[in-house]
Amino acid sequence: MAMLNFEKKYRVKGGTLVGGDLFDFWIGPFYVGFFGVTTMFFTLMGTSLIMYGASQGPTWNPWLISINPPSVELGLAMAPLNEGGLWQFVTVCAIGAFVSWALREAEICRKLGMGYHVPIAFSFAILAYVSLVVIRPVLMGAWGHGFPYGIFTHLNWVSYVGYSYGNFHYNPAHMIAITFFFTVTLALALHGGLILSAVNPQAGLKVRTPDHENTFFRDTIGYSIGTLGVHRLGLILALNAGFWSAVCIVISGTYWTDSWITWWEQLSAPPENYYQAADYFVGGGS
Ligand code: UQ2
Repeated sequence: MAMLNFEKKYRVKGGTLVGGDLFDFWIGPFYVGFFGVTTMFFTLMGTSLIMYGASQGPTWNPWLISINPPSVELGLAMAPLNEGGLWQFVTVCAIGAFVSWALREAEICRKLGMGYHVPIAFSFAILAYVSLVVIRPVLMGAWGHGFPYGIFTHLNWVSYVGYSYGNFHYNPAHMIAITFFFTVTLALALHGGLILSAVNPQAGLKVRTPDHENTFFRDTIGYSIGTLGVHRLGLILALNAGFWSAVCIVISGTYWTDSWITWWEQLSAPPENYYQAADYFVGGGS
């Protein structure tokens, strides 16, 4: 079915999560919905606050503009607008916009009678962001542990946090996350390469089929995961990459406050007697 006919047929009311028919319409190609309205609201509000923050700062150089979180001394209180309060409002707007977007995706899934795989996948990306600016700062007792909203300033934050725990590559959750990031690039390279190779045969030959795709990998490594399986694999690898990234940052400064190199030394040097062991576990391992 041609796309324009399909869209006409399937663009019918119903399937919304809230608001009934109220915002159940399209503007051009875009579905609106209640969560389209809230997405627009939070996005415009957040962007305006960032522009206002920039106007209060020392520069309009886009590389250097930064909306900074409050100082750590403020703890988890509301900050004055120009001392981190803007960052707090921008964070609320960002989360509001991201969650609205995920729920708008969910409504579109419902309208089409599809699974919720895309909004669930997006929710892992939201979790990674929320880990950085809400979960870890709350666990550590200060909004000041969130990262600043600026191009160079957020890079400096990553560098500073990395060195605060010695060598972040020794963080076991960081290792797992990186392994998933690398594996997902391998899987997508294999998949993208395989599909393009099948639909771009030698001149004069017909487009190849999934039988050719399966046989390529059976000939190469004795195994083919299949056309559906490769997408399941890709999704699970990508979700794990995001999830373990979130774990990796949330355990740094909460569960473990020392260098990550020390975490391994602690494993290889068990307590020598029960008294030490009890003391060790009560003391949290430092
Ligand atoms: C495959 C298959 C596809 C694919 C790919 C494979 C026909 C179109 C890429 C090969 C993938 C395998 C063997 C899994 C590799 C495992 C990891 C962890 C990277 O068999 O079926 O469908 O696109």
